[in-house]
Amino acid sequence: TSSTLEPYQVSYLSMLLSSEILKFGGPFTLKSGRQSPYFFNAGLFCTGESIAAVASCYAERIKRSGVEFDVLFGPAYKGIPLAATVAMALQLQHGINVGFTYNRKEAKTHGEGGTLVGASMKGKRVLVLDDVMTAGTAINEAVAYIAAEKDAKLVGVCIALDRQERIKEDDTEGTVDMVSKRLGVPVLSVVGLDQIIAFLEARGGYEKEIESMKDYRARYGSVK
Ligand code: OMP
Repeated sequence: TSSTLEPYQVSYLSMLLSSEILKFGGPFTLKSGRQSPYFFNAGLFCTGESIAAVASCYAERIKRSGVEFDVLFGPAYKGIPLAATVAMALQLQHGINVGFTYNRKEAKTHGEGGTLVGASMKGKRVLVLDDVMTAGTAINEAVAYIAAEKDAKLVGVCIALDRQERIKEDDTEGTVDMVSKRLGVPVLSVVGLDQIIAFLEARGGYEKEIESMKDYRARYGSVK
């Protein structure tokens, strides 16, 4: 991930700050147990304005990647509004009509039954949407749903933030690269940690936050 910023990424980062989706201070305990000086909370995409902005950034990133696919898959729960709104943004902003689907956390035994809701993934090319990638564990669960569907083909993953971390201290590449190799598909991110830092540096007034993020990056980051 480069630290240069496109205009759509600048407005995305401004919105993340003003809506406190991106928070500093902490320390925040991550799933991996790491103590982070920043945290990205996708549960706060909870206004029309913020979800519209986020969805349009995912759509822009996906469009730019050139990845071709038929269906978006958003793993429950945070992926559900993402799948719906990114599909809508692709349609409204880029004239790209794709299906979207998501899973239930508990299988339904009546009515239509099953754990998947929405467009069928059978025989389709699927792009997975997720929020943040740190150590790459959350994505495995999502990928398992696609593997279980007949002839469904995973063609990519798009996340809102690449924290640009290494899974283990002695890894020579970051999580996103390792996951991308393991799955054999591109892992796209709207922004990465380097871009958050570049954005804060350009803004000014965030010296303390930048310093702690750089310390964190020196310890866990994929860029040595
Ligand atoms: P991995 O499964 O380790 O890649 O961590 C990604 C998940 O951790 C996300 O799907 C979130 O549930 C959570 N998370 C955040 O939401 N925001 C962060 O800034 C960091 C994490 C995290 O725990 O690493």
